[in-house]
Amino acid sequence: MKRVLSGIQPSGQLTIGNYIGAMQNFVKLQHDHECFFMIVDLHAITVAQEPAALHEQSEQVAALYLAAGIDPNKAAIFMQSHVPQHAELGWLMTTISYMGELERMTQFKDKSEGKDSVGAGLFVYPALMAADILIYNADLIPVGDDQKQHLELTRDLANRFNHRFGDFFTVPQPYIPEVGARIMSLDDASKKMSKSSAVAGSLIALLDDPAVIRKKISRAKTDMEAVVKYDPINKPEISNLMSIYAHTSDLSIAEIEAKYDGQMYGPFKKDLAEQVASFIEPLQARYHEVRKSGELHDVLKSGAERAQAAAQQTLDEVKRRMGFVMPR
Ligand code: AQP
Repeated sequence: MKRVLSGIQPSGQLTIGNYIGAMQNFVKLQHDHECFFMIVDLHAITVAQEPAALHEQSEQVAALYLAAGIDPNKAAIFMQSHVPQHAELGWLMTTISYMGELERMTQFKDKSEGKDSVGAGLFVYPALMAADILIYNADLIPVGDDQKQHLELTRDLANRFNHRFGDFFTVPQPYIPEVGARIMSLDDASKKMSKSSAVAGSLIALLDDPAVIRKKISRAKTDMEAVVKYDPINKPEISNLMSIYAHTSDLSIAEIEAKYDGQMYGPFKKDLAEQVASFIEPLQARYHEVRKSGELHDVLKSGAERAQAAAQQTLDEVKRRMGFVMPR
């Protein structure tokens, strides 16, 4: 079976974008792949996090993985910080990275733009991400298209290591799902919906109250044309809402267009709000069950044990090849 590795940062309330772009694929992939799904808490702290919020958000992400249908008997679910081999290999990867290639990362440029001081963690974080992937010798990495550049760096670091220390790492492939992989902000369709956004109305959080979801959708920005037509270039706002509709129902984009042919945005938004609310309600019910059951920490413990076993093997071999004296 091919190995899959991915994760979500506990850097805010998970959005429907995280669900559609990431978790939905995690659930599909677990059936015929050996999967490792992390809560990437070490990545989250590259931007300052309030400790109580980081703690709660980390548990939320883990519980949402389970609520979304990731089966801990199939996939290893764990906190990145519970597998210290990530940080250790991250350091080793940092030492074979070049300043120039890290400076070229657009996510670093975006996140540091206009800031007086920028954390060094934000700068070297792509080397940690490379370690996350390489430590499992993962074949497939399901990511959004915004992560493509980091994956390219991972491939470069894997090739560089293999060249210097002998062929060892699998050079990973990105797995970018096709349609609707990117859900945009409700207030600005030129930006992706992000869990760390300061504008509450820009995102639908998976744990938002259904009444709040209805309100956010009714207020979502649209154009003046009032024609429900999928045209991401000229009508990005309504196209984004249609994409959310298609991903939370069994209707295709063409069927949605046909259903609302000749209608204004009002009825479409009203139905979309109901659709999203009824899609999210069972997810939230399962989430609350998981939190109440107390099973979360057992799942995380056994996930970390599985991950550590695989990660330590890689780390030992990497250190041996680099010339470290191994404990006897
Ligand atoms: N809007 C989105 N549409 C589709 N997929 C998305 N993802 C994130 N936003 C969308 C995917 O979710 C996974 C989690 O990514 P992450 O937590 O590592 O960070 P991110 O991509 O930076 O996600 P956010 O929500 O925008 O977080 P913040 O605000 O903290 O930076 C990834 O697979 C991502 O592609």
